[in-house]
Amino acid sequence: MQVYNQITTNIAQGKKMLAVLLDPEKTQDIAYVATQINRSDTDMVLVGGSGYLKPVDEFVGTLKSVLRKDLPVILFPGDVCQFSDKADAILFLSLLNSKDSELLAGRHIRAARSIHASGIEVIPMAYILVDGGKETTVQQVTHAEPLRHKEEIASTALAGEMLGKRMVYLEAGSGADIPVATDVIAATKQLLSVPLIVGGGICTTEQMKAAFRAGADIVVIGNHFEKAPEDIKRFAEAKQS
Ligand code: 1GP
Repeated sequence: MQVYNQITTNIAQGKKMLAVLLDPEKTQDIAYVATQINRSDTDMVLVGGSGYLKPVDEFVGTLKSVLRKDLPVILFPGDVCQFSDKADAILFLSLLNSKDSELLAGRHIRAARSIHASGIEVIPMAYILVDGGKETTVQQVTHAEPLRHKEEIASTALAGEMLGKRMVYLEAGSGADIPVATDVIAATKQLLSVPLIVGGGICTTEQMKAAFRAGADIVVIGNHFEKAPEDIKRFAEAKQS
């Protein structure tokens, strides 16, 4: 089954999903992290980051060889160079609250033909940077002003859906001090019919569960699992509780 169909099927069945985010530049021991993921009820693995040094293609190839076969590996690219046709899908993301046309559609135009030619599943996604209580790398790299007001965030997400995006990602930024607030998630979810992803600064099961209760369909965790990959199983178990 295609990745997007699997996600919507899970949502229809009331299943909340945990995505483990792996940054190729920060993942030292792929085999060990994969072992932790394989023994858990993780739903998908995202691959991405803001660096350029480590080849994503090689990383995805190794990852696919050690991960459980049913686990989709999805590209969450920080730049067009972060591509691998070995992945199962790519989040083709547009940073909706950016004033830089490169981040809205520019880089996408240059990458479109090669992505199309690869045959990889493309998931158009509205990516929205929300205030996370500190300046995060995504803010430094994109120069986007994070959104702070609930109604503005929800309206931006709705506009994303109306523009044809098939997912919305509320991003507080990796290592954010404050994850996306539950009232922001709830106000956004209320307006959407497409799947809602939430990430940035989530490092406890309580924060993850609060995001799910507020309406997140998928919670993404990167930073915390980089420090404590052994926690992946415990978080995955807490998803439905
Ligand atoms: C970053 O939302 C993701 O793009 C995950 O954030 O690394 O803080 O978990 P963390």
